[in-house]
Amino acid sequence: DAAAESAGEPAAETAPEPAEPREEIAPAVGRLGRMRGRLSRSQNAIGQGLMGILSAGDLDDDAWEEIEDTLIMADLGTKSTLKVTESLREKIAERGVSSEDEARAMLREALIEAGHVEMDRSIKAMPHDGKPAVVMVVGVNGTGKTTTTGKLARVLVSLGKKVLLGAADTFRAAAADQLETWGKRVGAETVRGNEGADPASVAFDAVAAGVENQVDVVLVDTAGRLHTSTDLMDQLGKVKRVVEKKSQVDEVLLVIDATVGQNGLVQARIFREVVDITGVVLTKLDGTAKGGIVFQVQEELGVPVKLVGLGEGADDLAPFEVESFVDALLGS
Ligand SMILES: Nc1nc2c(ncn2[C@@H]2O[C@H](COP(=O)(O)OP(=O)(O)OP(=O)(O)O)[C@@H](O)[C@H]2O)c(=O)[nH]1
Ligand SMILES: [Mg+2]
Repeated sequence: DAAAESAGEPAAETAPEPAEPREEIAPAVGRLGRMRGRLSRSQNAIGQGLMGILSAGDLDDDAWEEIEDTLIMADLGTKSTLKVTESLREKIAERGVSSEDEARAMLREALIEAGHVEMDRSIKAMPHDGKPAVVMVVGVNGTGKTTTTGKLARVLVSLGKKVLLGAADTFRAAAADQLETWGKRVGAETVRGNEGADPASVAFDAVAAGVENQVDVVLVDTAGRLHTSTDLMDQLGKVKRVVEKKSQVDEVLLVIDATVGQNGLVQARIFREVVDITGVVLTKLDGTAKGGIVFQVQEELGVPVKLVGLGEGADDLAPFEVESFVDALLGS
């Protein structure tokens, strides 16, 4: 939109002042509901299998086993599956089921409980004590860290926040270029170092620049690293500790590719030991992933899924909402 770009904006060269969205950004609230069609493999994955069994009435052991199998097949994992079936048993014993609608409502409630509707999923992006909020984005190679950082910057800019990006992936110059491109699109400055520079010092410089320029939030993108590489995991711990000399780290978002299933949990446990994860971003839920993985991640890690990636487009990142997600799983 050329009009928006020229509307009273100073010419280039001048400081990258408060980020004005350079392009239209769709509102983030409610995105999950609106983009539900993207959850192709999850859509109706549980509803289809379970509604028939539940609405048939009297449930014998075989029927309960079938219910458990369906939930396991949808990738909920054993713990969440047991939570759902126990809660369903209680509800059915208490209230009885006399229609498909009632069965659906009970199943929906049980799934929403198992999806930890009570967890705080807000992203801590408010400045405090005169300093910006600091969000670190971490994870193994290719999960979608840089893309998520860029998409998140868009969301925050659209909410009127002044965002600064830190390119602490110094392995490849292309990584910083990729982040900077995202930043330019929304008018957020990117602090970067030379290829091969110490990622901790780049992250520190980014946060220092954020404090200096009084931005609201600094998003630090980090290099992909295998959780099995002790050196790289130590390096990540160092990035966080060095940043903390300048300012508190408010969020550490672990990006997990939802299509890898169980392996994502293995990764998460190791990252959690090194940097204290505050939230999970599950990307590529638009692909072949089964949505039940959301339940497993939260149950096993005790950390909320805060955002989900639903595509490669700039606005394909949605705040996670349990109710909308469960509705997709039920196809209702
Ligand atoms: N379909 C789909 N693709 C995604 C999603 N998120 C990221 N991708 C794609 O995944 C690929 C890798 O994304 P990056 O953001 O570069 O991943 P990264 O974790 O920064 O990668 P490294 O820095 O190399 O570790 C890109 O092609 C993205 O477009 C998503 O939610 N859905
Ligand atoms: Mg990257």
